[in-house]
Amino acid sequence: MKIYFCGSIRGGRVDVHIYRRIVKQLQSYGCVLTEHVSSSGLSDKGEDAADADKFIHDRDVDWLLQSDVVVAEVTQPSLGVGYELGRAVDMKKKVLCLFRPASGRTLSAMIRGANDNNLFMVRDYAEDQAEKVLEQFFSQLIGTFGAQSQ
Ligand code: 6IA
Repeated sequence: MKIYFCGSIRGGRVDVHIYRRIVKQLQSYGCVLTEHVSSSGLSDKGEDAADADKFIHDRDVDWLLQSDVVVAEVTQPSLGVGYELGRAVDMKKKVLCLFRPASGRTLSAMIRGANDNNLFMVRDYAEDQAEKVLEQFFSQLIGTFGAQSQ
């Protein structure tokens, strides 16, 4: 299974330790195409040459197309994550968005309101429940995949 993970980069890196935790768990279900999003070596700065950005955009959209499922940590607002989620909806990908209410933030209505409890799911969670929420989601998903391939 190919998994596309979304998390804030230029939107701010405060949650990178949580991204790392999520990516580690995701790697037990399949290949995480965007593992670098959880790298503590990646700052919110860095080069912003238009050429490099075009390469990143085109490669990421290509990975999104290839993916079987998209998982996004949406607590730290990020234009890039919002864009990826909009593209994923258009591609009819299965999407799980994870949000931590304990952050004190209110999730965008365009993400919360997209929840249909089927293709696009939004789940509130506490940091120490990250693995459990993923386990629940993937055990259902793997069940569906198995049924489809029979
Ligand atoms: O707007 P943001 O930067 O917060 O968008 C983050 C989202 O866009 C992530 O989920 C990534 O999949 C994607 N993305 C944004 N920037 C990059 C990137 N390099 N490399 C890969 N994916 C990216 C930016 C490097 C730069 C900060 C040095």
